[in-house]
Amino acid sequence: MTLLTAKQLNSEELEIRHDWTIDEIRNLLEMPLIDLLWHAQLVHRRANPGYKVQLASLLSVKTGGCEEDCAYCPQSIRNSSEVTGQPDLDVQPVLERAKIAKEAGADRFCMGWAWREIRDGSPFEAMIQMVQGVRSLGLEACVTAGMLTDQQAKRLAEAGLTSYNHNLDTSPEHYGEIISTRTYQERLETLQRVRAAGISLCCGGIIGMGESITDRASLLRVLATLDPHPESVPINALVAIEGTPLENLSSVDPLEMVRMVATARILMPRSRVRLSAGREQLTKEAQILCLQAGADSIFYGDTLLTTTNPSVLADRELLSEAGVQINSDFRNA
Ligand code: SAM
Ligand code: DTB
Ligand code: SF4
Repeated sequence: MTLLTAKQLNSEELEIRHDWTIDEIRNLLEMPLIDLLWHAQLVHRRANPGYKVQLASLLSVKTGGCEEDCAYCPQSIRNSSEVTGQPDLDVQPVLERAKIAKEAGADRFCMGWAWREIRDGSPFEAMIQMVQGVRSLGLEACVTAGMLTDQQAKRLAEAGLTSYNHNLDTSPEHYGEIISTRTYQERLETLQRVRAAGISLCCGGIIGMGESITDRASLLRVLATLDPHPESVPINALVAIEGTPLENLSSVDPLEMVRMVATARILMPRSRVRLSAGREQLTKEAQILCLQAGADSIFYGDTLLTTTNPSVLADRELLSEAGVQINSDFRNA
């Protein structure tokens, strides 16, 4: 398969396509790894000269007690994990955490609410103040809080929200095995609302939930046929959490993550591809392969939402050993 024309190989030009087919994507996912990496590198080096990696810190503002039935999630009341409903964090402590994240070198501060959809009233007013506060620290702000209305999206945009995270999680075909309380179509409508309000889209999925390679290709097809592509695409490996229906699934082969990242990079050259949950299951070498394959963002900080993430120190070492540039260093340079 020709991915780059001779003209593109010799120029700065990168073709951005929105008409990828499942067969084309499957061919990429199953290509000899060494060739896939080469193609991904060609695209990535052109799209991201200087090889900058964005550091995004994550904080759970509203933890647990969620009424949705997402099979992977410890925060669902339908799952018997140890995570229970916690009181929402207040605005000031959240902004303190954002400040600490900035001092540690983060570029983006992401805040999560274990909600089916954003609720109006004081929790939403607090969310707006958090977004304004994070922006005034000079950080990008991202929120993930489930579905939203046009009006809520507009208010978040006015508050300066950089990006809204809402994942498709898996393929339309596999989706029914994972979630029954909200449809794929509802997810797509949420994405449209975010876009219509002028907020950047952060949208990706999870591998390792019993899906086939065709499912992975199908998820990537939905993402890569969005026009424009999501500005960031988180690729998560399932963190199999005790008490969830997926607790007994074995970890994905690290090279499957490499393949997923590389393929996402080729399909969506200018999107940030974020190596997200599941990094603790990856060795340093596997993470460096993911960076080489085109991952240009990681979650940075000792915790994700309810689970742990590699330490800040370990990540600083990793990035320095890989020899990539951190966005914040670049900004301060
Ligand atoms: N409640 C909101 C929602 O579902 O849109 C926002 C928070 S939700 C926890 C954000 C995303 O985290 C999910 O869509 C899923 O992709 C990811 N996630 C949650 N639990 C995970 C797990 N155990 N392993 C990997 N990814 C996970
Ligand atoms: C995303 O795609 N992954 C992050 C973020 N977006 C919100 C969440 C990962 C959660 C992993 C399980 C946990 O810590 O609860
Ligand atoms: Fe709730 Fe989000 Fe977890 Fe689903 S992923 S159960 S919507 S917190």
